[in-house]
Formats: sequence, C-alpha cells, structure tokens
Amino acid sequence: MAKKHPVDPNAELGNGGEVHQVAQEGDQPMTTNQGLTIADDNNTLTVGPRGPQLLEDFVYREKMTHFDHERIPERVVHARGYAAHGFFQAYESHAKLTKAAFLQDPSIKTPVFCRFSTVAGRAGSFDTARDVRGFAVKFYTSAGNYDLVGNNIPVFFIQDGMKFPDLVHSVKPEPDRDFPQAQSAHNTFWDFVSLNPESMHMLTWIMSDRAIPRSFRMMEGFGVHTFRMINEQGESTFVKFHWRPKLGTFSLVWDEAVKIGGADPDFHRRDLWTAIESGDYPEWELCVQAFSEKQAAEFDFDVLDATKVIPEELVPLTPLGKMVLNRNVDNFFAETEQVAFCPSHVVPGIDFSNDPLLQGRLFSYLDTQLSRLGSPNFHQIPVNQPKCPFANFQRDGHMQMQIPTGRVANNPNGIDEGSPRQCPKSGFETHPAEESGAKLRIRPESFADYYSQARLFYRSLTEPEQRHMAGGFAFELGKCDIMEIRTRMLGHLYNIDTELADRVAKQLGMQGQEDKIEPVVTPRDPKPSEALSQYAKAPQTLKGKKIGLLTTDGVDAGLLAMLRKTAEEEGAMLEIVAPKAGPIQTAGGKEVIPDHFLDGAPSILFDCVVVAPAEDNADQLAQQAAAVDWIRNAYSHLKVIGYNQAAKQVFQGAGVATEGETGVVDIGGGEFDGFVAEAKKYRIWERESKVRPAMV
Ligand code: HDE
Repeated sequence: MAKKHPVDPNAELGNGGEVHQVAQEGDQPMTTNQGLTIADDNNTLTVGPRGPQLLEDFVYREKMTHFDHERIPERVVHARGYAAHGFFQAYESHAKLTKAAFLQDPSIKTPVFCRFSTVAGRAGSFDTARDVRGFAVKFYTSAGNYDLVGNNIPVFFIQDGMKFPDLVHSVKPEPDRDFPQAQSAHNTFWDFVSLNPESMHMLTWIMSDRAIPRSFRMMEGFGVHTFRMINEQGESTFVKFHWRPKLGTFSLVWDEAVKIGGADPDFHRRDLWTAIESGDYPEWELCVQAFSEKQAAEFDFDVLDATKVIPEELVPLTPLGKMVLNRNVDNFFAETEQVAFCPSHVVPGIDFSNDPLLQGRLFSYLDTQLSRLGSPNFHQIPVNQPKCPFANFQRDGHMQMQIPTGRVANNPNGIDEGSPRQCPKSGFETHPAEESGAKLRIRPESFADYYSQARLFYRSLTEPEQRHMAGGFAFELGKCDIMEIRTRMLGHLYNIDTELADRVAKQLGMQGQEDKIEPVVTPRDPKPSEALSQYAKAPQTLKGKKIGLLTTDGVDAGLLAMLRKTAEEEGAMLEIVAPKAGPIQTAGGKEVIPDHFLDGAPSILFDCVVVAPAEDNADQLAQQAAAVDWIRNAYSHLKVIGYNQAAKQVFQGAGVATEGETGVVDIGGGEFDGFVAEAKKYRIWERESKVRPAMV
C-alpha cells in the first residue's frame, strides 16, 4: 500500500483538485538524471501562469527527451515474449558425455533466464496466435553463458539460413496492406511454403495443436538442430535437446484460441506470471538424444537437416536435469526486452554440427542484437552479463558501462602483468572435425525427402489431433484466395497422406482439384512414433489447470468450500465468476469477492467449469447472454462442465443437455469426485462430432 503523502501547497496556486504528492522526511527525493532535486514535476516553466513555455526548462526537456527515446526496435521475429528467472540442476554428473561445467555436479544450481515467444506477431500482438513458440534459455554457468535458443516444435520450415528472410517476410503482414497481423493464414505465406516442399514437415506441426499451446508451462521445447557434446577426453557425441514439461503438454482448441485473443490477449504471460507469483513453479526436464556419427550414418534421413526429427524409438531420451522457473522479472523492459540470446553463446563441452540452418543462425543473432540494443556492449546489460568473471581487451563503444583500468589494451603485451591471457587447456576449443570438399552452393541430396516425416507425424497422432491438423490446413488455406496456392498445397498434402489431403480438400470443397507434385524422393511409410503425439502420452491431471465457477448471490457456502478444497487437493486454481463485480453473498450471508465479472471472464479462460447459481437467482442468470455463452462455449470447446440443479435452466437457454452427455456432470450439493474424474481427461474429444461435424 502506498503511503499517504502531504499535498503540494502549489495545488492551491491554480491546480484545482490535482494530487501532487511531495516527499516527507526520509523519502527518496525525486531528481533529474544529474541528481538535481526536483521541486515540481507537474508544471513546465512558463512566463506567468498563462504565458509561453521557456526553452530554458531543462527539467522538462530531460524528462521528455528520455520519454521520446523509450522504445528500441522490437525483435524482427519473436517480438512478443515473456520471461522468468529460475535455476537448472543436473540429476547427476554427465561427464561421460560432456565437460560442460553446469552438467557435472548435482549439488549446483545454475541460474537461468528463460524467454518464451511467438514468432510472427509484433510485440503488441496476442499470445494465443497459431504459431511456433520460442523457448530460449540462458544458463549463467561458471564457465560462461550458454544459450539454448529453441522452439516448442522440433523441426523448422527451411533447411538453409539463406531462406530465412524470405520465410519471415512471407509470414509477416503483406507489405502493401500491413495485415494480417500475427497470422500465417494468408496468401504470401502459403505461396512461399508451397513453393518450398522442405517446409512440409514443419507445416504439419504448425497446423497441429502444438501451435496453440494451453500454457508456456505445458509446452515441450526442442533445440531443433543436432549439436555436439564434448567430454574431457575430447570425444564428440551428437545430441538433440528436448525440454519436457512436468505438467504434461496440452493445447487449446482453435476456436478457443481465437476467442482468447480478444478476451485476454495476455493469456500466456498472465498464466506464467500468476503461477510463479503463487509459488506454483513450472518445471521442465532437460533431456538429450545422444548418438554417434556412426549411428547417424545409418538413419534414413540426415541429422544435419533441421526439418527432421529422430524418432525416440531410434534414440531414446537421456534425462540430464531439471529447470525450475521461480522468479518473475522485476522490470519487463530491462530484463525480458533487453535479454540477448545467441546460439553462438556456447561453453566448453558444447559445440555445433554442420547443420546449415544452425550455421546460418550463428551469424544472425549477434548481428541482430547490435541493431536492436544499439551497442556492442550489450553484454554489460545486467540480464546479459555472465555471472562468472569475464575480461578481455575489447574496449569503448556506445554505452560502455565498465571502467577498464591499466595502461594497455592489447594482447600480447609485456607491460601489464595482470592482463587477461588465453588459456589453451581450459578455454573453448572447437571440435577438430575433419572437413574437405569443393566450395559449393548446393543442398545435400540426403536432405531431399520432404514427405516421409510429415507422414510419420500425421500417422503418429491420435484421431482428434489428426482432425485438428486437417482443420488447421483447411482454415488457413481457406483464407488464401489465390486458387493456385490451394491446389499446389493440396498436391503436397496428397504426397503426405491421402486421408489428410482428402479431409482438407473436402472442407475446402476442392476434391479432385489438387496439382500433381512429383516427389524427388518417394515418401516412405514410417512406423508411427507415439512420442510425437501430445495426447497419447498426456497425464490425466488437473495440476496447473484452472477451474472456473459461475455462481450468483445466495450460493451455498458449503459447495464453495468443497470446490475450493477439491481444487487445492488437485493442484488446480479456482476462480469465481459472478454477474456483478462487487461482493456476492452466500446463502448464509457471508461475503465472497468474485475473481471476475461475468462479462469480462468468458469460459474460454478456464480448463473446466462449474455452473452453480443459487435457486433464487438462476432465472436471472439464464437471461444473461454472457451466461448462456459461457455454457455454450465450454460445451463446444469440449470442456468438462459441472452443474447443480438450479443451473439446468441456464443450460436450456444454451441448448446444452444435462442428461446423457459425457463430461456434463451433476455435482449435486458438492459431490465433485465425478467432475474431477472427467475433468482430468482435459477435453471430451468425442463431443467434437456434435459441435463440428464438418471437421470430423
Ligand atoms: Fe531465430 N532469430 N532464426 N530461430 N530465434 C531470432 O534474434 C534466425 C530459428 C529463435 O527470446 C532473432 O534476438 C535465423 C530456429 C528464438 O529473444 C534473429 C534463422 C529456431 C528466438 C533470428 C532462425 C529459432 C529467435 C530475432 C534461420 C529454433 C527468440 C531477434 C537460420 C531452434 C529469442 C533475436 C528471444 C530470434 C534469426 C531460425 C529460435 C533475427 C537467421 C531454427 C527462440 O537473429
């Protein structure tokens, strides 16, 4: 609570009722950036009370100049993001695999900073857009900062960094009209990807539920490229990085994601911030798929190709340790906006492969930080500074924050005995992989199978996931009004999987209109891999989920207490929604302050819902469009809905039956066991055939 401050006596000099808070004894005085104490922060310097303003007013000019320069260029991609601090802890020493300092000692907690992001939208776009999510982690290790700059999808659109500017331009708003924002559902994107068959595998992921995650806390993360781990003996092992969320991987349904975009554009950041503030710290397990060069040579795809996964049946995951995010930032701009990730920030024990996409990234990130943060001293910004000592002879530049001492700034030197010196034994050494060959601009032939793994992904999904993917393609292509793009894409889809293509063609009303596209490599029929599906392995749990209760004045206090206890026991969060924002009264006359006002809290904000009005007020609730929509939306978003007897008339208004409907559960006077058992299933997938028959 802010202290009450005495009002500025100046208020009497013509400032009406304005509140001018002035410092009391012991308060920190407000000053200019030069430390000059400010007497008046509300009025500019003028000639007389109604006269012109004076240029002399340096206090005003300093304040306004700083304000005018508050913005820096947003990231060209991944502009909208959210981050938190935490730590990483190895389960045991992984010395056999790597000499990376943070993977040696299980008693050490390495500080981390983790930023999640969408890719296409501007910084002010909405959280739930269909998009790949960035999953970037900075480890402040004792041997320097290590940045694992990954995504929540294990593959990428393109195989070579040269194409990245074109890919990004195609997905950004079209340049003549500047829309659509934060969306891939438009002509330029689908034109580009349909002319780049290497995108097909990634497209199946982007059109799947993975691209509309329920929460950052419920997303997997992937390093995407093949990296190397190097041990003390200098032995190299190839690795692919995976983050596995402790809560399981869950997604929204499409219509819900679209509506949340309007109801709460900050849905994902609010979710992460709230969980951390309430002490419910999200956790991920870091794993690797570790494999030798010899193994890699035997796979029927190239491990240097970032459009391919390594099925876990081929190389299982080795868990390395866990990451816990336990502290929100103090200041969004200083930390989340100014954090600078670079895949080139590695530590001894981690090295690169020749993946051309990875190699392309090694240049881009450092370059982009220079233009975004404006100075080669961006490593001195607190969030970017290593937490271990760092020293070299790089000097000067914009915004130099350090004061290097001493006479010399050159290496070698014979003048300053205290100079930093290179360390051939402990310093970073590139793995001496043997390379030879002609200089060429050519893609390896081993990258040319564009369809087999897209097929693998589709066929590894559960039936609901498959139909969502088809729905995603149909929706996006339906937004493309250049027919050649649709027919070209349908041609590709037929190369991926006939059933998938038929489903999309049917929804577009374009059966038989696909182009014939001859694959360079005939797609194989890979064995499905269950690990690629999120729902085949989803835990049945309410942990980390949100229950919404719609109720009214006169609610039974016992029912409320039971639901609260149930939510607590299940590790879920309960939020109360009522037709008015002010306190409601329980039947016993106790005041309860709702978390939300009905008009501002549609059921889309919750994972499962309970509708339990008081008998006397149910009638009025049934007339509220927002209450009817609450139930209708929860039903069509396949959520589990609990109800009491009084709620039945609201259900009638919504056209939702309470009898004989799976996932619509009578809670009687507070019997939540049946509700919880259903709600743990997350969604009632079989209901989809009733609410979206065209998709099924
Ligand atoms: Fe990025 N990417 N990227 N990217 N990327 C950026 O760097 C780039 C790629 C990823 O939270 C930029 O600081 C190229 C793959 C994340 O701050 C830029 C290529 C993966 C973030 C850039 C790729 C990523 C970025 C823009 C193809 C997953 C946000 C602002 C060769 C493995 C990090 C910035 C954060 C950000 C370039 C492809 C992940 C322009 C050239 C593949 C998570 O440098």
